[in-house]
Amino acid sequence: MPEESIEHIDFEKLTETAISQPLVKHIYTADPSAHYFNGKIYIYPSHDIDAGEAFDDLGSHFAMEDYHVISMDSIDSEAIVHGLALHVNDVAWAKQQMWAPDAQEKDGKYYLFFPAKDYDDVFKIGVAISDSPTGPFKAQPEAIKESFSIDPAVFKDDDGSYYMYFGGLWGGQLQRWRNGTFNAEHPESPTAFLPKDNEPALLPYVAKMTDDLLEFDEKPKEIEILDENGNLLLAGDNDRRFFEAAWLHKYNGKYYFSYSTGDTHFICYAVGDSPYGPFTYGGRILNPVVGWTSHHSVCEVEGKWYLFYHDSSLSKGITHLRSVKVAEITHNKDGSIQALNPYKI
Ligand code: FUB
Repeated sequence: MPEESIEHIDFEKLTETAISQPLVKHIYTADPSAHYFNGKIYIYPSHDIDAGEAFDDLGSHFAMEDYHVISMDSIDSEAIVHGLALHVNDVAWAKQQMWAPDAQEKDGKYYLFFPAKDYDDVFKIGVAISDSPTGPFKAQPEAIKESFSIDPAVFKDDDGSYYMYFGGLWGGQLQRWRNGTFNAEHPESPTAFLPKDNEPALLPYVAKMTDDLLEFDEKPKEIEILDENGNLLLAGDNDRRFFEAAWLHKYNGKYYFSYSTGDTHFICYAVGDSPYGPFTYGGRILNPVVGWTSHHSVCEVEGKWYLFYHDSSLSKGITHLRSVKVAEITHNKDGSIQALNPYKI
């Protein structure tokens, strides 16, 4: 939701009419990646703090330093925040900005995937390992080779293959990688190197992971998101084009790629027949929440499907102090998803 609308919001009324309340109130949490591991729900969120950084369109005010995992015995039970899972000081290659993470389980080990800026101020994606879903996690000494940008989401397909989806515009730096190497010119500009409005939008990436989940098994490939006529969405189609917050879930044999449209604040989805796409735009899952960012995951728990998301209502609209929430979503018979309005006003 645009910043300028915040001052007109009655937060008491908004909280009363919200379709769900924060799962955790004693710390700020965001970007929830939810998984159902061994009969329990685990949420891997960002841990929002106010580090005093100035607001800018590069997201410098998102100055997070560490991660804590949330667990729930069932969808209605209390959300437990566990101890320190990983701190930036314990990641040799990472300097700052521990943004939206994800996690996966394989052969009894748990892998936390996270983006952070390295000492050249370039976002990379790292992996850290634990014997427990709640950590603590031990980081690999270096970032994943050929990784770049932000918002990793790792999907396990039915055949046991794991794929990482990633990418994010503006502060997420995806536009700086258009030629295959990092373009460091105009470091203060979030929009330099974006395509023109009438050109195809920048695309997110996918890469199959190696068997040990520590590296990419292939060069990351772009993911095509098409309109109803089979054409790539355009950069000026701000209500539908990819911005950040990639997620992949599978429903009735179809692959659903969902994402945030960033500056228009929608969570949208597109549907395909392969984990690599192409995906055809399907509609919205979540209308704008309070706060600039919107970021989500979709997780099945005991036969029902849930959207884990965040908003800034607990902090009364402070965009980098967010709270994780959950609401049930419905897939229609034709495979479309019913859009949620986060508030009933
Ligand atoms: O939390 C920092 C960034 O904000 C995430 O990486 C984006 O997806 C947005 O939610």
